[in-house]
Amino acid sequence: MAIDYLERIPNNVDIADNRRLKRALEAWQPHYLDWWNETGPQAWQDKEIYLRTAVSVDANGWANFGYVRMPEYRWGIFLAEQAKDRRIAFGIHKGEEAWQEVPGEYRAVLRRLIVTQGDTEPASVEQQRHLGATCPSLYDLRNLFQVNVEEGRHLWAMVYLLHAHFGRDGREEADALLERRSGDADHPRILGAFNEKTPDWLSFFMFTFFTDRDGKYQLASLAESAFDPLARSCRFMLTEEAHHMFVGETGVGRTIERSCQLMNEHDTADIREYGGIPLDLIQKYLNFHFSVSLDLFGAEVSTNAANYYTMGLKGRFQEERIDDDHMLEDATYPVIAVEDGRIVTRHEPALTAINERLRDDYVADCQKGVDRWNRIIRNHGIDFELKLPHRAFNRAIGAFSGIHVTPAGDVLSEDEWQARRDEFLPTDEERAYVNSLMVPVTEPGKFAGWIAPPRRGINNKPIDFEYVKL
Ligand code: BYC
Ligand code: FE
Ligand code: FE
Repeated sequence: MAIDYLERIPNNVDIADNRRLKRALEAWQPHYLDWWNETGPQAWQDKEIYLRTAVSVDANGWANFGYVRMPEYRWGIFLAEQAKDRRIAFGIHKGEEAWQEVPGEYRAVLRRLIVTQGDTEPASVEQQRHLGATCPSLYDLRNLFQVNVEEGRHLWAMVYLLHAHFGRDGREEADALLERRSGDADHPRILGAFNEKTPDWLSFFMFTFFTDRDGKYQLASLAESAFDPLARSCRFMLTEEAHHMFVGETGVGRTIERSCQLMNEHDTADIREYGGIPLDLIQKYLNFHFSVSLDLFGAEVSTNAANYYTMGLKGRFQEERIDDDHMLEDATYPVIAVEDGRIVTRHEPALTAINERLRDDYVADCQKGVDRWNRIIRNHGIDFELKLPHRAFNRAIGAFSGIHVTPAGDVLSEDEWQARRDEFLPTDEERAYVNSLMVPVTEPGKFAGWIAPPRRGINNKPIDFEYVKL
């Protein structure tokens, strides 16, 4: 598929042939830039950053590296190649041709799914706005900005769908996506985790590991959608998502590595004196980000999720690889729940357990990353193991929102929780300590004392490459 490089908005969706759509997007673009300048990365906007830009969806085009100033980044609209004769893989429309247009009866619900997805993208940019001021290295600064511009592109991806397929309602929703603000009391972002703060780089790395990974699973289930333009948008977004999770996994991993080095060097677990982040404090950050990200999957038992599935709007992770009838009329699925103050397993209709199933896939994926972190600790000869907390821990959405549970899964009374909360989650004092380590390091090849350098640079460049031109 040819890409029109001369267009103001790079795309592979033939915008030039649709004058109404082109005008709508060109009218939205300046508002997008206003939003970017107002809430995107603070400072650094006039600096040249070594970034990848997607100029097409094929292997050669999606990762073009070069120096660019962020406001001049070419946020494009790219859908993965259209599969020939694609059929709907699940739900009551199974076997029918995938839809190129939105069926009238599913318009409202599809719009809502697209808006919810779209809302998270700018939210994360807003949450990460201040981090540039305390970057641990130019390498990390560049990675932050790479994630930020691509989340901006993900917003474009959803706004394209709204403009191209939802008429005036879609245009209004696209405008509203630029009006809500993360953490704003009156106009918050839609989902909880996207109104939390990302105050320091350990939080940023945890966020890109845990919360961007929710993105991976939500996008993967929307990539199964019968609405083909949505499926293709999400498929292409997933190729970019891998780097965000890489930033998170290696960022936390390098923090752990540095902590282990300091522990061995000074023969103590309390490495605060030496400017490291103790492993038990890393565990508390992990507890927070994992639990907040679990909430993003919705309630364990959800008729909304069942309806999305039955209608063919949102599938399961890798739907086509699952060996069953893809209708789930009689199937059941194990779901944990609270009964008389105890946590029990129940067998729910698989259809209403769709959210929980996706959460299970997500938890297994998180565990693999945690295993790799634990390998770093073991390789330093240190006896400590990071653990994902129990899934009922610190939840605000779903069956566990009304109870308190330890990371090990023991139910606590309100008083016990109040008394013990600080054992499980970072305290203000601990957050202040982590914050105190966040001093900017901007000399190429140098790294802040709390984090180890990466194994290699970006795009085969050396670690001391000038990733950001100061
Ligand atoms: N916060 O039936 P339920 C990403 C609401 S991340 C607040 O279980 P359902 C990214 C819910 O709306 C991926 N409210 O919900 C990562 C419902 O309201 P109503 C984002 C919540 O419908 C990093 C009610 O509670 N993508 O891309 O199954 C950086 C009942 O719940 C929350 C998506 O989310 C919550 N956490 O919703 C950048 C995909 N959870 O109907 C980007 C699109 C639930 O009672 N969204 N509620 O008024 C969806 O698929 C679904 O809307 C949800 C689950 C997964 C959110
Ligand atoms: Fe995204
Ligand atoms: Fe992401």
